Amino acid sequence: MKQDFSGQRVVVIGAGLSGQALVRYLLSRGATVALSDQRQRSQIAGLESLADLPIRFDLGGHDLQLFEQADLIAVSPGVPLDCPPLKLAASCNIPLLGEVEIAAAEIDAPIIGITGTNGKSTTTSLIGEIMRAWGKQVFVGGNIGTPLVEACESNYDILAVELSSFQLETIKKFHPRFGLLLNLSSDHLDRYPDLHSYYLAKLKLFHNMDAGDFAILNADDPEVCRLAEGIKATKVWFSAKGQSVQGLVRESDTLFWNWNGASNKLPLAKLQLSGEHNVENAMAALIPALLQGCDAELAWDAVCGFNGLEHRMQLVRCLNGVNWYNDSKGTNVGSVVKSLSGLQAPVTLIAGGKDKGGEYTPLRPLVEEKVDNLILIGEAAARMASELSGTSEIRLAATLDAAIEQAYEVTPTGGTVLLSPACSSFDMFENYAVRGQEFARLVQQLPAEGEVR
Ligand code: UMA
Ligand code: ADP
Repeated sequence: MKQDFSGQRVVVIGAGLSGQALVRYLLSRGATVALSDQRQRSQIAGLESLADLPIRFDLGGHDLQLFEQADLIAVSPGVPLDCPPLKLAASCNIPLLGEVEIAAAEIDAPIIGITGTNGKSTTTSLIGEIMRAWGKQVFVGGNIGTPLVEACESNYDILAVELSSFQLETIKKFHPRFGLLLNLSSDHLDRYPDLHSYYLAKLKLFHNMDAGDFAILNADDPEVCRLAEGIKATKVWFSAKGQSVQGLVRESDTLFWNWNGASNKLPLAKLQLSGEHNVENAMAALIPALLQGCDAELAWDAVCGFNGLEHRMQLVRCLNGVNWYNDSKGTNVGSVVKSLSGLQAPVTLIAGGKDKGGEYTPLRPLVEEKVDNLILIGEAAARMASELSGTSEIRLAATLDAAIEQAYEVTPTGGTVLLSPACSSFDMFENYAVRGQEFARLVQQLPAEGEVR
């Protein structure tokens, strides 16, 4: 049923994708809306689409009075809860609701919430593929790109929603039917005081779930196993390492599904996605469909037909015997480990960007083994250079363009160039996709052997 915000003064904080979608939604549900962002109008993409709407703009900073006088603050995920306007609102007991919480209160169809440090977007997309193949009207959104609040305008059979820790932090009543926790490793330490706080934000996914719901968990991830105890939902496990668990288990080249008397065997050979991590993503994606009675072969065919998202280990070009990969979405140490693991030496790794505060030292063994040249860009370059010193030849580059030029010079035939930054992109680019597109564009411009520029 539609929510009614009539008579309520709502301040939306953050004028990005979530904020703009919230403005449209809240207006349509009767609220009086103000949109507040620390950035200037000229720095915010897409604002022109709101130009004719009856809202107040508070741009280039946050007017604290506006926050004090609001009935409700609708919070975009990228806005930290300890920023001054939100601290003030909280001290005045004004409710703060996140975009996902607001949207989910109006959605009756079952929600599959997907979280974890890595693999969320791939798994969310795979679930979308399965559900479509099964003939369901499925919404695929959340952190992957389309704010959940946009789902309120249509009717769906089921929703596959990628959820970041930022989106989960503000959860109060959000109650998905299925919750997937893919893995946990270090990330976002620029937002959280420590790793445990980041993990606790992720665990909020399960906060309102009970035995009638399903928690789909990675049995091979020690942090997931450690934290699973407090989850009340019925646990269904997956193990790509062959642990004998109730759920989905990989034994060499076959997946075995064992649940409540049902059993199926699925051949791994058909999977197009490469890399061990994608086996985990594929396994996790299958489970919600299998639990709902979807034919296992039909679901598996849908998974196997999918050949990956842009900016994740995407082969951009084979040039003069060198493969150039765009893994711009490799935005933390854990994802770079997976990407590097799948490559043969010698690799030239282009990394760096906005520092998220975690340690880079876990990369040392793999960089030492596989990377001959490490080219560092962005704000994190100096710290990465120091934490990875002695592992390979380290070079600094002022721009992505300069990094690519250096990689072109130093990578021998038979080698690989990998952009996998271990950092977010916001110091130099609008987002990871723009960084990846720029990488691909510049690589396409490089001359082949014997070709003059
Ligand atoms: N802002 C303020 N005051 C502050 C802080 C920020 O006004 O104190 C403003 C910024 O100036 C900016 C706006 O808030 O204009 C941005 O809001 P936002 O960061 O929430 O951005 P959206 O465009 O709404 O995108 C968000 C997600 N972004 C983040 O969580 C950082 C998108 O995930 C998501 O696709 C989108 O909602 C739709 O659901 C991106 C992301 O980087 C891909 N996510 C992180 C990740 O995957 O690691 C969590
Ligand atoms: P997310 O949405 O969580 O950022 P993506 O599916 O976009 O995850 O993948 C981003 C990067 O994370 C990939 O390029 C890959 O390097 C790494 N990755 C993907 N799946 C996994 C996984 N299950 N475990 C660890 N790393 C992964």
